[in-house]
Amino acid sequence: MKRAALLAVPLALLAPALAVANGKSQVTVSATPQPVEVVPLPCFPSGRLALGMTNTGRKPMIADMRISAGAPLILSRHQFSSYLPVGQLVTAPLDVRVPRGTPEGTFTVDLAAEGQRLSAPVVVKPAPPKGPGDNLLLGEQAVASSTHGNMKLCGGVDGNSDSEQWGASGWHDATKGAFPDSYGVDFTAPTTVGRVELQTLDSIRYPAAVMGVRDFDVQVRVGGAWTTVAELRGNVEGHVKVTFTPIVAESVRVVVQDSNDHGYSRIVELQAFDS
Ligand SMILES: [Ca+2]
Repeated sequence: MKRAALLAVPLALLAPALAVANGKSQVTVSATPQPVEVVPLPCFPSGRLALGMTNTGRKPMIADMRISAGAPLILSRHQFSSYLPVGQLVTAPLDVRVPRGTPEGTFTVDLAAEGQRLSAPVVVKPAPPKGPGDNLLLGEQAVASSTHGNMKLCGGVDGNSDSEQWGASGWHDATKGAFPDSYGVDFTAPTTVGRVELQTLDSIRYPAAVMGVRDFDVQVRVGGAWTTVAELRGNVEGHVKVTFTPIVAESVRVVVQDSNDHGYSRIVELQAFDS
Protein backbone atom coordinates (compact mmCIF):
# COMPACT_ATOMS: atom_id res chain seq x y z
CA MET A 1 0.00 0.00 0.00
CA LYS A 2 2.82 2.39 0.84
CA ARG A 3 4.49 1.64 -2.50
CA ALA A 4 1.32 2.47 -4.41
CA ALA A 5 1.06 5.80 -2.60
CA LEU A 6 4.65 6.69 -3.52
CA LEU A 7 4.07 5.83 -7.20
CA ALA A 8 1.09 8.16 -7.31
CA VAL A 9 3.36 11.20 -6.83
CA PRO A 10 5.42 10.97 -10.04
CA LEU A 11 2.34 10.03 -12.05
CA ALA A 12 0.57 13.15 -10.82
CA LEU A 13 3.60 15.29 -11.84
CA LEU A 14 3.57 13.76 -15.31
CA ALA A 15 -0.13 14.26 -15.87
CA PRO A 16 -0.02 17.85 -17.29
CA ALA A 17 2.68 16.99 -19.86
CA LEU A 18 0.84 13.85 -20.96
CA ALA A 19 -2.36 15.83 -21.30
CA VAL A 20 -0.74 18.20 -23.80
CA ALA A 21 1.01 15.49 -25.79
CA ASN A 22 -1.99 13.18 -26.03
CA GLY A 23 -4.71 15.80 -26.21
CA LYS A 24 -5.97 17.55 -29.30
CA SER A 25 -2.49 18.78 -30.30
CA GLN A 26 -1.08 16.93 -33.28
CA VAL A 27 2.12 18.92 -33.65
CA THR A 28 5.42 18.63 -31.83
CA VAL A 29 7.63 21.71 -31.72
CA SER A 30 11.42 21.62 -31.81
CA ALA A 31 14.38 24.01 -31.93
CA THR A 32 18.07 23.26 -32.47
CA PRO A 33 20.65 23.89 -31.23
CA GLN A 34 19.87 24.46 -27.58
CA PRO A 35 21.21 26.70 -26.38
CA VAL A 36 21.93 28.92 -29.37
CA GLU A 37 24.74 31.44 -28.81
CA VAL A 38 24.78 35.09 -29.92
CA VAL A 39 27.46 37.80 -29.82
CA PRO A 40 26.45 41.47 -29.41
CA LEU A 41 28.09 42.81 -32.58
CA PRO A 42 26.20 43.79 -35.77
CA CYS A 43 28.25 41.72 -38.26
CA PHE A 44 29.15 38.77 -36.06
CA PRO A 45 27.39 35.66 -37.42
CA SER A 46 23.96 35.63 -35.85
CA GLY A 47 22.64 32.90 -33.63
CA ARG A 48 20.62 30.64 -35.88
CA LEU A 49 17.95 28.24 -34.69
CA ALA A 50 16.31 25.59 -36.84
CA LEU A 51 12.65 25.73 -35.85
CA GLY A 52 10.78 22.49 -36.36
CA MET A 53 7.21 21.20 -36.48
CA THR A 54 6.22 17.56 -36.85
CA ASN A 55 2.67 16.41 -37.52
CA THR A 56 2.01 13.51 -35.17
CA GLY A 57 -1.61 13.10 -36.27
CA ARG A 58 -3.05 10.94 -39.01
CA LYS A 59 -3.91 13.61 -41.59
CA PRO A 60 -1.86 16.32 -43.27
CA MET A 61 -2.52 19.77 -41.85
CA ILE A 62 -1.48 23.41 -41.95
CA ALA A 63 0.11 24.63 -38.73
CA ASP A 64 1.13 28.06 -37.46
CA MET A 65 3.96 28.63 -35.01
CA ARG A 66 4.13 31.90 -33.14
CA ILE A 67 7.64 33.00 -32.16
CA SER A 68 8.23 35.58 -29.44
CA ALA A 69 10.96 36.90 -27.17
CA GLY A 70 11.48 39.84 -24.88
CA ALA A 71 14.31 42.39 -24.97
CA PRO A 72 17.19 42.25 -25.71
CA LEU A 73 16.54 39.52 -28.28
CA ILE A 74 15.82 40.60 -31.88
CA LEU A 75 14.16 37.92 -34.02
CA SER A 76 14.21 37.58 -37.81
CA ARG A 77 10.63 36.27 -37.83
CA HIS A 78 7.63 36.00 -35.54
CA GLN A 79 5.65 33.38 -37.39
CA PHE A 80 6.33 30.08 -39.11
CA SER A 81 3.41 28.63 -41.05
CA SER A 82 3.63 25.45 -43.06
CA TYR A 83 1.79 22.54 -44.59
CA LEU A 84 2.72 19.49 -42.52
CA PRO A 85 2.67 16.02 -44.05
CA VAL A 86 2.16 13.24 -41.51
CA GLY A 87 5.23 12.26 -39.52
CA GLN A 88 7.68 14.55 -41.30
CA LEU A 89 9.83 17.24 -39.65
CA VAL A 90 9.42 20.62 -41.37
CA THR A 91 11.99 23.27 -40.45
CA ALA A 92 12.57 26.99 -40.90
CA PRO A 93 15.53 29.17 -39.83
CA LEU A 94 15.29 31.79 -37.10
CA ASP A 95 18.09 34.34 -36.71
CA VAL A 96 18.52 35.79 -33.22
CA ARG A 97 20.49 38.98 -32.55
CA VAL A 98 21.16 41.26 -29.61
CA PRO A 99 22.16 44.96 -29.62
CA ARG A 100 25.77 46.02 -29.20
CA GLY A 101 26.69 46.20 -25.53
CA THR A 102 24.26 43.54 -24.36
CA PRO A 103 25.82 41.90 -21.28
CA GLU A 104 26.29 38.16 -20.98
CA GLY A 105 23.19 36.28 -19.95
CA THR A 106 20.65 33.63 -20.82
CA PHE A 107 17.30 34.43 -22.40
CA THR A 108 14.56 32.43 -24.11
CA VAL A 109 12.71 32.35 -27.40
CA ASP A 110 9.15 31.14 -26.89
CA LEU A 111 7.57 28.93 -29.53
CA ALA A 112 3.88 28.00 -29.64
CA ALA A 113 2.07 25.91 -32.25
CA GLU A 114 -1.29 24.15 -32.06
CA GLY A 115 -1.29 24.11 -28.27
CA GLN A 116 2.33 22.98 -27.96
CA ARG A 117 4.91 25.26 -26.36
CA LEU A 118 8.69 25.28 -26.18
CA SER A 119 11.12 27.75 -24.62
CA ALA A 120 14.49 27.64 -26.41
CA PRO A 121 17.46 29.07 -24.48
CA VAL A 122 19.64 31.81 -25.98
CA VAL A 123 23.04 32.52 -24.44
CA VAL A 124 24.59 35.97 -25.02
CA LYS A 125 28.36 35.59 -25.24
CA PRO A 126 30.92 38.37 -24.64
CA ALA A 127 32.06 40.39 -27.66
CA PRO A 128 35.55 39.46 -28.89
CA PRO A 129 38.38 41.66 -27.49
CA LYS A 130 39.51 44.67 -29.58
CA GLY A 131 42.80 45.45 -27.88
CA PRO A 132 46.40 45.42 -29.18
CA GLY A 133 46.88 42.59 -31.66
CA ASP A 134 43.17 41.91 -32.05
CA ASN A 135 41.28 42.20 -35.33
CA LEU A 136 39.50 45.55 -34.98
CA LEU A 137 36.97 44.82 -37.73
CA LEU A 138 35.66 41.46 -36.52
CA GLY A 139 31.87 41.59 -36.35
CA GLU A 140 31.73 45.40 -36.72
CA GLN A 141 29.23 47.06 -39.05
CA ALA A 142 30.48 46.76 -42.62
CA VAL A 143 29.94 49.55 -45.13
CA ALA A 144 30.12 48.88 -48.88
CA SER A 145 29.62 50.81 -52.10
CA SER A 146 27.19 48.03 -53.09
CA THR A 147 26.54 44.38 -52.29
CA HIS A 148 25.54 41.68 -54.74
CA GLY A 149 22.21 40.04 -54.00
CA ASN A 150 23.82 36.63 -53.61
CA MET A 151 26.28 37.90 -51.00
CA LYS A 152 26.09 39.34 -47.49
CA LEU A 153 27.30 42.81 -46.57
CA CYS A 154 28.72 41.37 -43.33
CA GLY A 155 30.49 38.50 -45.13
CA GLY A 156 33.86 40.27 -45.26
CA VAL A 157 34.07 40.86 -41.50
CA ASP A 158 32.35 37.77 -40.11
CA GLY A 159 35.53 36.04 -38.94
CA ASN A 160 35.41 33.39 -41.67
CA SER A 161 38.32 33.66 -44.13
CA ASP A 162 37.89 30.25 -45.76
CA SER A 163 37.67 30.72 -49.54
CA GLU A 164 36.07 27.30 -49.85
CA GLN A 165 33.09 28.77 -47.92
CA TRP A 166 33.06 31.85 -50.12
CA GLY A 167 29.38 31.68 -50.96
CA ALA A 168 28.38 31.69 -47.30
CA SER A 169 30.92 34.11 -45.89
CA GLY A 170 32.36 36.46 -48.52
CA TRP A 171 31.39 39.83 -49.98
CA HIS A 172 31.44 41.27 -53.45
CA ASP A 173 29.91 44.30 -55.08
CA ALA A 174 26.84 44.47 -57.29
CA THR A 175 28.39 46.42 -60.19
CA LYS A 176 29.97 43.85 -62.50
CA GLY A 177 32.80 45.31 -64.56
CA ALA A 178 32.47 48.77 -62.99
CA PHE A 179 35.13 50.05 -60.57
CA PRO A 180 35.98 51.34 -58.03
CA ASP A 181 34.16 49.43 -55.30
CA SER A 182 34.71 50.04 -51.61
CA TYR A 183 34.38 47.89 -48.50
CA GLY A 184 35.23 48.72 -44.91
CA VAL A 185 34.05 49.51 -41.40
CA ASP A 186 32.99 52.67 -39.55
CA PHE A 187 34.32 52.43 -36.01
CA THR A 188 32.04 53.37 -33.14
CA ALA A 189 34.92 55.50 -31.76
CA PRO A 190 38.23 56.68 -33.26
CA THR A 191 40.60 53.72 -33.32
CA THR A 192 44.35 53.37 -33.95
CA VAL A 193 45.03 51.40 -37.15
CA GLY A 194 48.50 50.49 -38.45
CA ARG A 195 47.93 47.31 -40.46
CA VAL A 196 45.25 46.05 -42.80
CA GLU A 197 45.04 42.49 -44.07
CA LEU A 198 42.93 41.69 -47.10
CA GLN A 199 41.96 38.17 -48.00
CA THR A 200 40.48 37.92 -51.47
CA LEU A 201 38.86 34.90 -53.06
CA ASP A 202 41.60 32.27 -53.43
CA SER A 203 40.31 28.71 -53.68
CA ILE A 204 41.45 25.74 -55.74
CA ARG A 205 38.64 26.39 -58.18
CA TYR A 206 38.90 30.19 -58.07
CA PRO A 207 42.53 31.19 -57.47
CA ALA A 208 43.34 34.78 -56.57
CA ALA A 209 45.41 35.26 -59.73
CA VAL A 210 42.24 34.66 -61.75
CA MET A 211 39.39 35.91 -59.53
CA GLY A 212 40.95 37.98 -56.75
CA VAL A 213 41.29 41.73 -56.33
CA ARG A 214 44.18 43.09 -58.39
CA ASP A 215 44.51 46.84 -57.79
CA PHE A 216 43.33 48.41 -54.53
CA ASP A 217 43.93 51.30 -52.19
CA VAL A 218 43.77 51.21 -48.39
CA GLN A 219 42.14 54.31 -46.98
CA VAL A 220 41.46 55.68 -43.50
CA ARG A 221 39.03 58.45 -42.60
CA VAL A 222 40.40 61.11 -40.24
CA GLY A 223 38.45 64.23 -39.36
CA GLY A 224 35.84 63.24 -41.91
CA ALA A 225 38.28 63.08 -44.83
CA TRP A 226 39.54 59.94 -46.55
CA THR A 227 43.31 59.50 -46.85
CA THR A 228 45.04 56.81 -48.90
CA VAL A 229 47.73 55.07 -46.82
CA ALA A 230 48.69 52.36 -49.32
CA GLU A 231 48.25 51.56 -53.00
CA LEU A 232 48.67 48.02 -54.27
CA ARG A 233 48.77 47.11 -57.94
CA GLY A 234 48.94 43.85 -59.86
CA ASN A 235 48.15 41.63 -56.87
CA VAL A 236 47.82 37.89 -57.48
CA GLU A 237 48.00 36.74 -53.84
CA GLY A 238 45.09 35.55 -51.72
CA HIS A 239 46.30 37.20 -48.50
CA VAL A 240 47.82 40.70 -48.60
CA LYS A 241 49.24 42.43 -45.50
CA VAL A 242 49.61 46.20 -45.61
CA THR A 243 51.42 48.06 -42.81
CA PHE A 244 51.62 51.83 -42.43
CA THR A 245 52.31 54.44 -39.78
CA PRO A 246 49.60 53.88 -37.14
CA ILE A 247 46.91 56.52 -37.29
CA VAL A 248 43.77 57.23 -35.26
CA ALA A 249 40.92 56.74 -37.72
CA GLU A 250 37.15 56.93 -37.74
CA SER A 251 36.85 54.38 -40.54
CA VAL A 252 38.98 52.07 -42.63
CA ARG A 253 38.23 50.73 -46.10
CA VAL A 254 39.72 49.26 -49.22
CA VAL A 255 38.91 50.83 -52.55
CA VAL A 256 39.20 48.25 -55.31
CA GLN A 257 40.22 49.68 -58.66
CA ASP A 258 40.23 46.38 -60.57
CA SER A 259 40.08 42.62 -60.10
CA ASN A 260 41.94 39.95 -62.01
CA ASP A 261 38.82 38.97 -63.98
CA HIS A 262 37.74 42.64 -64.27
CA GLY A 263 34.32 41.60 -62.92
CA TYR A 264 33.70 41.80 -59.19
CA SER A 265 35.67 42.89 -56.11
CA ARG A 266 35.76 39.74 -54.03
CA ILE A 267 36.69 39.94 -50.33
CA VAL A 268 36.66 36.83 -48.18
CA GLU A 269 37.79 38.71 -45.05
CA LEU A 270 39.09 42.17 -44.27
CA GLN A 271 41.01 42.70 -41.02
CA ALA A 272 42.67 45.67 -39.34
CA PHE A 273 45.09 45.83 -36.41
CA ASP A 274 46.68 48.56 -34.29
CA SER A 275 50.15 47.83 -35.67
CA1 LIG B 1 34.19 36.16 -44.34
